[in-house]
Amino acid sequence: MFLHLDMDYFFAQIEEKRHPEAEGLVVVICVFSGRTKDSGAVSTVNYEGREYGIKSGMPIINAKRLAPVGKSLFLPIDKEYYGAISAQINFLIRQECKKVVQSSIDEWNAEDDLAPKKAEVLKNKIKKELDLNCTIGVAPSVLGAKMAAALAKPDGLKTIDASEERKMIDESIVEKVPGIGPKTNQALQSLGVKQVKDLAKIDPIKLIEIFGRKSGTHLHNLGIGEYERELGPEKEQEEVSRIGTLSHETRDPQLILSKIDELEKEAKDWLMEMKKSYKSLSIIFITQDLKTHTKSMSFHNPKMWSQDITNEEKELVAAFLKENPANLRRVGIRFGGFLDRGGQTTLF
Ligand code: TTP
Ligand code: MG
Ligand code: MG
Repeated sequence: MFLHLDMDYFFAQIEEKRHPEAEGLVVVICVFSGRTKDSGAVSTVNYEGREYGIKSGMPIINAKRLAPVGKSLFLPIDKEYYGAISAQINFLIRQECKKVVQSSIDEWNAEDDLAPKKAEVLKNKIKKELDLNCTIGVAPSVLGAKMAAALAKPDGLKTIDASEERKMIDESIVEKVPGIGPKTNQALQSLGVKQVKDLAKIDPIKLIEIFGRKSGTHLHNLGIGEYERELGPEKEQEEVSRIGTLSHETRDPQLILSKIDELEKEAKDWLMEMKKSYKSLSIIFITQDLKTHTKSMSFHNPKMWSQDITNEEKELVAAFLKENPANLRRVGIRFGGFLDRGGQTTLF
C-alpha cells in the first residue's frame, strides 16, 4: 500500500502557530515583489481566507480586496523557516516508513505494507511534536493515495481498497487528476472525455497520436484502471538539516552548542549513509520571537562526515550571539553543497 501525505495550508498554518493573535483571522502568505507596496502574489492562504475566494497565485492587491477588513493578516513569506519545519516532518516520516519520496516542500509518498496503521501514527506524531495538521491518503496505488488525500482535506485520513480506488478514479473528472494540466484537459474535452473512465472508450492508437507514446499510454492505462505501483525516483537532495528545541530559552553558548552537537550527529548519520561530503555548513537560529537567522560558512575542500567541526560551530554561534541580543528558542544545523565521496559533484 502507498500513502500520500500533504500538509494542510502549509505556510499559512505555520504562521498561525507563530502568531496566536491570528486565531479566526484570514491569514495570507505573500511573496512581495517590492515594486510597489502591494505588488506580488499570494503564496497560500488558510481555509478561512479560501472562503472569501483568495487563492495561491492571485495578485496580493486582489486578495486585499476580497479579505474582510480588520479580520485579516497579510504576512511575508519566510521560506527558510518553512523549510526547517519541512525537514522535521521529513525526519518523522522516514522514522516511520521504509521507502519514502518527498515530492514537494509539503508532500511525501511512501510505500509500506502497514501503510494504514503508519498513516495514523504519523498523523498523531506530526500533531504531537509540531502541532500541525496534515491529510493522508492510503491506497493500493500512488495516484489513488494522492487523490484520496485531496478528497479528505483538511485534517483527514482516508484509506481505500482497490475497488474503492477504481471507482474514485473512474468517476473523477479528468481535470482533477494530478498530472493532467489545462492543455491536456482541453484536448480531452474535445474528444468528449469528461471522466477518467471515458478514456477507456478512446482507441489507444488515437491517444498516442495526439499525446505522444508516453502520455498517450499513460492516459489509456488510467482509463482501464492500471495505475502506477512504484514510487518515482527521489530528486537529488541538495541539503540535509536538523532542527531542535532548546530545553529553555537561552543564549548560553554551552547549552546551544550541546544541542547543535546532538543535531549534528543525526544529520551526519544521513551523510554517512548517503556517502556524501559537503562544502557548506549553516547554523540556524530561531529567536524567541520565532524569527529565523542563519550563519553559514563554506569550505574550499569538501568535508567528510567524520571530520570534527566543533570549532566552526563555535565560531558561527559566537558570530550570531555577538550581533543579536535575543534569547534562542530553537537551533538547527544544515549541510549542503554535496559531493559524492568519489569527489564528483552531484549538483549539476
Ligand atoms: P499546497 O500543498 O499546494 O497548498 P497548501 O498546503 O497551502 O494547502 P492545502 O491544504 O490545499 O494542501 O502547497 C504547499 C505550499 O507551497 C503552500 O503552503 C505554499 C506553497 N505554494 C506557493 O508558494 N505557491 C503556489 O502556487 C502553491 C500551490 C503553493
Ligand atoms: Mg498542502
Ligand atoms: Mg502540497
